[in-house]
Amino acid sequence: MAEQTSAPRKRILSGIQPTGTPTLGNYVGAVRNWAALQADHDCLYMVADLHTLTVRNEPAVLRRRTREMAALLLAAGIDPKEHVVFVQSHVPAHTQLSWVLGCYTQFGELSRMTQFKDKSAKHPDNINGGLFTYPVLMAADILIYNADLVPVGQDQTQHVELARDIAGRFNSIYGPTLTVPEGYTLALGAKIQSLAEPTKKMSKSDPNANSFVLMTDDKDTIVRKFKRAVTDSDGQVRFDKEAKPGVSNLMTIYSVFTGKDMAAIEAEFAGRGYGDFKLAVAEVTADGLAPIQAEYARILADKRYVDGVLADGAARAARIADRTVRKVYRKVGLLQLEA
Ligand code: ATP
Ligand code: LTN
Repeated sequence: MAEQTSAPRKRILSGIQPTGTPTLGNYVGAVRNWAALQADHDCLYMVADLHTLTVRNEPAVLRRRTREMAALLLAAGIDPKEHVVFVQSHVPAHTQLSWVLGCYTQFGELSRMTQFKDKSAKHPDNINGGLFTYPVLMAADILIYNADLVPVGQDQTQHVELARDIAGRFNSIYGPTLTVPEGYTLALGAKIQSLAEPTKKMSKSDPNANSFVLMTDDKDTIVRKFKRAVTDSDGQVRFDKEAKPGVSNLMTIYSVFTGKDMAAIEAEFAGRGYGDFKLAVAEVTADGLAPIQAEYARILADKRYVDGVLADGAARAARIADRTVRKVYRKVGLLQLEA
């Protein structure tokens, strides 16, 4: 048992979509941080499978990836006994709350979401209602647990802001009901860029396989991908996000795995070429990921263990979530029968 302290621990909720094998970006910007936050928070970490239905998936692939993503969270060090690891669709209360919150979210607000605009541009043949209301379901994911803190990468901060607005609006109509959450974004690594186009975010659904490093890539693959990473012709390892986005991105990755700051990295590689630098980045990355990869293979081989963790997680999450839904239903005037 953790030692009792007088102040209650803050509650954390975050999610990741099983849209593919997670990238270095997901790990550095999100999962690594989730693991670190366990020490002094009560955490709920969720595989957001419902959110992936906003794009077309192969059903068998989605099922496989959902279990893989859960295994990866466990491999990254998330402790499913102290904290809660679950799959979004296993807790039906999320979709129940989502409907209500959708009625307190404006069309204009959803139209302004950058992710909606980006994904609509990417999938012009499938701009569905789910893509539009995606942030409402995400708000439900967060507010249903009365989460205090939501650790996300930079691309998701606009959605967390919207969840705050929805909670505030609901509370101002019905009195204090939902906790207004805070976003939590790391200073270092909140946005790892694509290796092929360093002005764009590294994304697991990018069709160009050289643009990302996967959490499951072996050392040779990691070295090859970093060797091909787009840099510039200036030849100096110097941190300047605007003028040298490729090199700055590699420096960020190097800094995450070594703990060295930018000045130390600049000094370390002064007078040395990009070839040396890229190899060094690849090595620290491969070494940093190796223990997680070994755990991942071990955990994934034990499907019954993973499914057991998820069943337990869903039951514990549902206990909290159902309570919030009942409260919200009551507040908005949905008839509840007396038992
Ligand atoms: P997709 O490519 O399918 O849109 P994604 O790679 O963006 O997916 P998500 O499942 O949407 O990943 O995000 C999971 C978490 O990882 C979120 O908190 C998100 O902010 C974070 N994240 C995703 N990509 C990066 C990145 N390149 N750098 C830092 N954090 C990231
Ligand atoms: N939309 C997020 C994943 C996600 C999430 C959440 C993150 C779904 N629900 C709740 C934090 C809190 C994404 O795509 N990165």
